[in-house]
Amino acid sequence: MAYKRQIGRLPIIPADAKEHNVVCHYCIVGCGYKAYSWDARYEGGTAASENKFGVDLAAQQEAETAAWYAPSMYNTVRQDGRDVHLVIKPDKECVVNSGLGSVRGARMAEMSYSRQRNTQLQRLTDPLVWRYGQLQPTSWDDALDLVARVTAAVIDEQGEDGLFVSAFDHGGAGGGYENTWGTGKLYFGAMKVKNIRIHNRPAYNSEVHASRDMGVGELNNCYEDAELADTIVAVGTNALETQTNYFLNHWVPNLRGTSLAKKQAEFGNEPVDRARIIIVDPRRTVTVNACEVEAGKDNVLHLAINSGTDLALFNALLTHVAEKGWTDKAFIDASTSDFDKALAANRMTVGEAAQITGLAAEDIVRAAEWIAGPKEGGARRRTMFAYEKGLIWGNDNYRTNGALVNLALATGNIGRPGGGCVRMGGHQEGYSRPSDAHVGRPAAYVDKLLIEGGGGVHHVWACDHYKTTLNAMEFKRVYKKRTDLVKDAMNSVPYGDREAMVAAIMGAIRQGGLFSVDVDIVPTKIGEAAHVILPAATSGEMNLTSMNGERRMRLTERYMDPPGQAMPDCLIAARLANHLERVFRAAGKAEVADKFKGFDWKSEEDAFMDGYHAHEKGGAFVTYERLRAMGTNGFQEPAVAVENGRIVGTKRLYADGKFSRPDGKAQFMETAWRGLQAAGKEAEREKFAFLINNGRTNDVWQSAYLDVENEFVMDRWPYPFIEMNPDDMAELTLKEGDLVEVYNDNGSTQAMAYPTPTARRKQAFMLFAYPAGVQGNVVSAGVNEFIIPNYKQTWGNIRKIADAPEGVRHLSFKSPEYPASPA
Ligand SMILES: Nc1nc2c(c(=O)[nH]1)N[C@H]1C(S)=C(S)[C@@H](COP(=O)(O)OP(=O)(O)OC[C@H]3O[C@@H](n4cnc5c(=O)[nH]c(N)nc54)[C@H](O)[C@@H]3O)O[C@H]1N2
Ligand SMILES: Nc1nc2c(c(=O)[nH]1)N[C@H]1C(S)=C(S)[C@@H](COP(=O)(O)OP(=O)(O)OC[C@H]3O[C@@H](n4cnc5c(=O)[nH]c(N)nc54)[C@H](O)[C@@H]3O)O[C@H]1N2
Ligand code: SF4
Ligand SMILES: [Mo]
Repeated sequence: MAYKRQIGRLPIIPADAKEHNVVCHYCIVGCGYKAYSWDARYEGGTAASENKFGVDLAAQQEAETAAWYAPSMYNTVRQDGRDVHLVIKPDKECVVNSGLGSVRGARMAEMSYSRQRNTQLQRLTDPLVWRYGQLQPTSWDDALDLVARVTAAVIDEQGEDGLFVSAFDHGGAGGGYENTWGTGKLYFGAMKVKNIRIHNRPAYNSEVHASRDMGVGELNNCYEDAELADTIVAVGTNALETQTNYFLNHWVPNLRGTSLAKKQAEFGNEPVDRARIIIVDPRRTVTVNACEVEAGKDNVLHLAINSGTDLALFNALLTHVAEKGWTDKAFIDASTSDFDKALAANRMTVGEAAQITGLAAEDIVRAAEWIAGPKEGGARRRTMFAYEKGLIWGNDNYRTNGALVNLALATGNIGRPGGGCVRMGGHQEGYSRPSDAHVGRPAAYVDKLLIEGGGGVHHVWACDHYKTTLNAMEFKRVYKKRTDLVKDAMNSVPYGDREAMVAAIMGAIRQGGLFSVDVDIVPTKIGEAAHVILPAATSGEMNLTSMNGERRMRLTERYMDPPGQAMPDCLIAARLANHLERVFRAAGKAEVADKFKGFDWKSEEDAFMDGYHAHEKGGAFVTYERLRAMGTNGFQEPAVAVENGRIVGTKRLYADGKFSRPDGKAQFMETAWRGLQAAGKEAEREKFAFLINNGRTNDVWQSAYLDVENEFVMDRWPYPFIEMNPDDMAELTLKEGDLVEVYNDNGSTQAMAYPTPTARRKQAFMLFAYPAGVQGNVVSAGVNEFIIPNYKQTWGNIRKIADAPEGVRHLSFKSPEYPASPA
C-alpha cells in the first residue's frame, strides 16, 4: 500500500514555546523556518491566549492561515538533555519563501534524530574504529589519536601530498561558514594540502571558473530580479524540483503576471508585461510544464537542444543579437573589455547552430528577440539568465559558462534590476577558508590519483563518492581493494598496542593500501571502506551560518541536541588539529607542531569569529548576536555597515558597473565551439544507443542520506527511476516498474523503468546518486581542462533484467505534469 502517516492528532504549540530561527538545511534557496519547542509534558490550548499563534483554534481557520502545521513538521527530540516537542514550520515573514515549505524542507522535523519516535536512528552517535574485524564504538580521544598518528606518519613519509582530502565547500547541512573555516584552517592553514577535492567534483576548483575569470561573480542578482525580468533564460535548471520555492515564490508571480504592480513601481514608464521564459534543456521537465500552465504556452520557449550543445546556441544568439544591433553599446563601452575580439572569435550563424543543436532556426531567432529585441518605445528588455547543473556538469563547462556570461554582458543585463547572470545553486553557500592558491590550476585530479594508487591517508568530510562521483564503479573497485589491505593489516595486531597498529597500517600503505577516515552524520557507502568514522552534528544541532542564492546570510540556531557524542564539524577539525599538534610535538617536531596552534575553539561561535568574522569581506560587521536579531531575513552579503544594530547588506552586485577584475571591467571570453570536448565522449555517443541524462527529483535530497530511513521517500522510490519513452520501452519489452540494467564501457547500474511520453526517443533520464542504483557507475572519467566533470553527457545501453518486483507494485507511474485548469 502507498505510504500513509498514521497520525491522529498533534500537540498545539503553547504560547510560551521557545522560538528559534531556522534556515532549511537542504537546498540553495534557504527558506526561512521557525523551530518551536517546549517541554514534552504539556501542550498549548485552543484559546488565543494558550497557543503560539494567538488565535482561537476552536474556530475554522481561513485557507491561507499560518496557524497550523503538518505531521511531517513535528517530532519529539532532546534539548539540553530533556525531551521536548519540536515543530519546524515555514516562516511566513521570510522574504525568501513567504511561508512556503517544500516536499523536502517541510519534513525537516521528521528527519531529525528522535529516540522517542524512532526517526533517523541510523545517525552516528559515537566515533567508530576498525577493531576485531569490524567497526566498534570508542571515545573521541581514542579515535582521533589513531587518525592523528597515521596522518602524521604518512606526512612524515610522503609529505603533505600523501594526505588526500575530500571536503564539502558549501553551506547548509554538511557545511556552513563555521565548518568550511574549520576544515580550511586545518588543511590550508596548518597544512598546505594539494591533493584535496570538493564534495561534488574530483578536484579543488570552481564550478564557474569562467564567470569569475571574466570578473562576474556567479551570484550577482537578487531573487526579486526574477519578479522584475521581462524575460527569464533558464539553462539546465529544473527549478520547480531543485530550487523549488525560489521558482514558486519569485518566478511564478512574474509568469502569472501578478508582479506587474511591482514592475510598474520599479520601472516607471517602461512598458511592463508578464515574463516570457526560455528554457534550455534537452528534456521536457516539470518546470517547462509549470511555466506553460502559469504563463501560457505562447510565453514559453522550450529549446530542447541536443545534449551538450548549449555553447553553439549561445554563440549564435550573441552573433545574431550583435547583427541586429541589439547589444548595449553604452554598457559595453563603459564596463567591459574585449567585446569585438570575442564577437569575432565566437561567430556562429543561426543556421550552423540549428545544425548542431537540433533546434529550428526560427526558434533560435525567436529566443534572440525575447532576450534582446527592444520593447515598445525602444526600452531595453530586462533579461535574467540562470543556469545550473545542465550547464555546469555539461559539455565544455568553462567555455559554455563563458558564452552565457558573454550574452548577458552584451545585452547589458548584469547589475541591473530584472537582470543578472547567475547560478541557480545547489546547496546553500558558506565558503570561508584561507587561500587555496597553492592547489594550482588545473588542480590535481584526486579521484584519478586515488585510482592510480596515490596517497596514504584519505580524510572524507560529508561526501559519499561511492554514490556521487564519476567513474564510480572503478573508483569503488580500487578504493575497496586499497582500504581492505589496511583492514587486513589492522586485523593482525592486538588492539592495545598502538605503536604496532600504526606500524602495521603503514606497512599496508607501503603496499598500496589506503587509510580512510570518514566524517559524516550517518553510515555511508564510502564509510563501508573506512577505518575510522567520526560522528558529526548537523544544522540545528549546532549554530550554523550560511547564505542562499541571492547571498542572503542567516544563522540557524541550535534547537536540539546532537545524537550521542556527535560534534560540529568545525570542532572535529579543531580536535584533530589538537591531536596532530600533540603527536608532532611528541615526535620532536616542534616546528611542525606549532603550525597546528590556534585551534582552541570551544564552540562553533569561536570558529565563526576566527573565520568569517575576522577574514571575510564585511565579516567584521557580522556576529551571532546581530544575525539572531536579523531573524530569517538576515542580510545580503557583503555586509557594508551596521545601522541601529542592524546589518546593512548589498542587494545586487555590480550595480555601479564595476566588475571584479583589476581594471574594474568585465572581460568577454573567446568561446569557440569545439564539439563534445571531454576525452571519449564523442565515441561513447556514437557507440551506445541511449543518452543517459541524469539529475534530481523533487522529493529526494541528494544521495538520499536521510531519505533512506524515511518511509515517505522510500515508499515512492524503492529504486531509482529511469524515465523512458514508451516506444523505446516497447522495443525492449519493458513494462512500467520493470528493472533494467544500464551499461557502457565505464560500468553498469540498475534502475526502474518509468514510462514518460514526453521523453524523446533514445533519451533516458535517471535519478542520480541513489543507493539502490548509482548512476555515476556509467559516467566516464572524462573532464575538461580544469577537471570539471561531465556527468550529464553519458551514453549507454539499456536491457531488461526483471519484471517489476513486489516492492514497486504499489507505485503510481502517472505523469507528474499538471493541467492548465483542474481536470
Ligand atoms: N551522475 C551525477 N553525479 C553527480 C551529480 C549529477 O548531477 N550527476 N551532481 C553532483 C553534485 S552537484 C553534488 S552536490 C554531489 C553530491 O555529492 P555528495 O556531497 O557526495 O553527496 P550528498 O548526498 O550531498 O552528501 C554527502 C554526505 O554528507 C553527509 N552530511 C550531511 N550533513 C552533514 C553534516 O552536517 N556534517 C557531516 N560531516 N556530514 C554531513 C551526508 O550524510 C552524506 O553522506 O554529487 C555530484 N555527482
Ligand atoms: N529536489 C532536490 N533539489 C535539489 C537537490 C536534490 O538532490 N533534490 N540537489 C541540490 C544540488 S546540490 C544541486 S547542484 C542542484 C542542481 O539543480 P539542477 O541543475 O536544476 O538539477 P539537475 O537535475 O541535476 O539538472 C538540471 C537539468 O539539466 C538538464 N540537462 C542535462 N543535460 C543538459 C544539457 O546538455 N544542456 C542543458 N541546458 N541542460 C541539460 C537535465 O535534463 C535536468 O533537467 O539542485 C539542488 N536542489
Ligand atoms: S526549496 Fe530548498 S530551502 Fe526551501 S524548503 Fe525546499 S529544500 Fe528547503
Ligand atoms: Mo550540487
